[in-house]
Amino acid sequence: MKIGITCYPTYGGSGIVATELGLELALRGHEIHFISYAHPIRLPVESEHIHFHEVEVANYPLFAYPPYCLALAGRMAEVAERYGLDLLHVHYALPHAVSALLARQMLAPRLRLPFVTTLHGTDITLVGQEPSYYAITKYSIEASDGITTVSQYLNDRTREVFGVEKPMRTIHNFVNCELYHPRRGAEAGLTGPGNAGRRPRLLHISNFRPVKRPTDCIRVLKSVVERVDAELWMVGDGPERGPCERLARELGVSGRVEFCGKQDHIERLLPRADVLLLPSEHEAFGLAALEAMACGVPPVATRVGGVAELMEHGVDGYLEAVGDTEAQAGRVVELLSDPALYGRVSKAARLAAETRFDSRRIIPQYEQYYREVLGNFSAPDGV
Ligand code: GMT
Repeated sequence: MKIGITCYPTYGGSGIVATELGLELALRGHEIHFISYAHPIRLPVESEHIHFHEVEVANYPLFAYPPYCLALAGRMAEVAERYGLDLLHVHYALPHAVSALLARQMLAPRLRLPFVTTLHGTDITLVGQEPSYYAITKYSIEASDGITTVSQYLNDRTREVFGVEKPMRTIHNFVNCELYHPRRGAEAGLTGPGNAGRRPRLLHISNFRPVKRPTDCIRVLKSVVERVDAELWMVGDGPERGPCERLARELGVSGRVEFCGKQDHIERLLPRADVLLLPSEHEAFGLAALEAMACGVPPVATRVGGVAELMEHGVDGYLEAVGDTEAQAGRVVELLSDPALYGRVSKAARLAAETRFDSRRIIPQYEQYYREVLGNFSAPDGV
């Protein structure tokens, strides 16, 4: 198939899933055309069957806000026509589904251009509920030819919040378990030689938005180091980074926290950590937790949204209440002070990633869904 993919090209879960999906589809022989305002960060330039089309947003003094949504729609229609795209797959409803809807209408009835919208989380739980965006979010979701959600939780929320009656397919996020894997052989595990001479290491990866509650990681670290030795790597950047640095100084743990900034190769960092912290307020799925599990790194997360769909509390990770940093720290201490328990949870985490979320299991679900959408599509009359 020839598939156009649109996503946010920056450091964010939806853009990462879209990029990885495009790469996996290209490996399976599909022709993939990314259409966005910048090159997606995890997209290697040299990949076969992958093309990138930049959207240029011309500005004019009259525009208080350059109309990206329109420039994107125009580029989608142009790329679709020029390369004979079979469909568009847009990630994150706003504004991508609106642009795809316009592109489809622009080409009809001469050309068919069905589009699939994948909902990722904050497009439904936060942004889409803003009064100025609610109606257009609902409209563009309902006008999509196919709708997928990254968890059953998000599927249910979309129905509740927007009253969407069309069928929506849940296709869970995925991880490439060949790329994301634990340290090998003797280096593996909490007490392996790979860990000799270093402190146990906690890791947090996010965009440091308030919804991720990264300051909770600092509180968890403070509580953990009262009982066991540990350090914390904070990977990513965003508005809560400054507050995290200040809190670390206030709590006297700044010497144990490394702010690593944005990182491209998470698969190289994860195996060098022992526990992943994901203390989010909302999480439609929790991709960072899945990537950690694939690397055999147990997550200590919050019991929110779709996170419980990917991990089983006490088996392959831990789920505690939002803001209960004492309980989260307690789980970290349990793991770090009991190598046998750590080994069991770490192995179970890897197994869950392999058996339920490996890309080889999930990508065919998208391919099947595309076939269904193409089969059911009847071109609009352009009105
Ligand atoms: O977490 C964010 O703010 C980024 C956001 C996005 O859309 O870029 O992430 C969402 O999509 C990820 C990939 O599907 C999910 O793993 C995250 O759970 C989801 N974030 C939230 O629901 C807060």
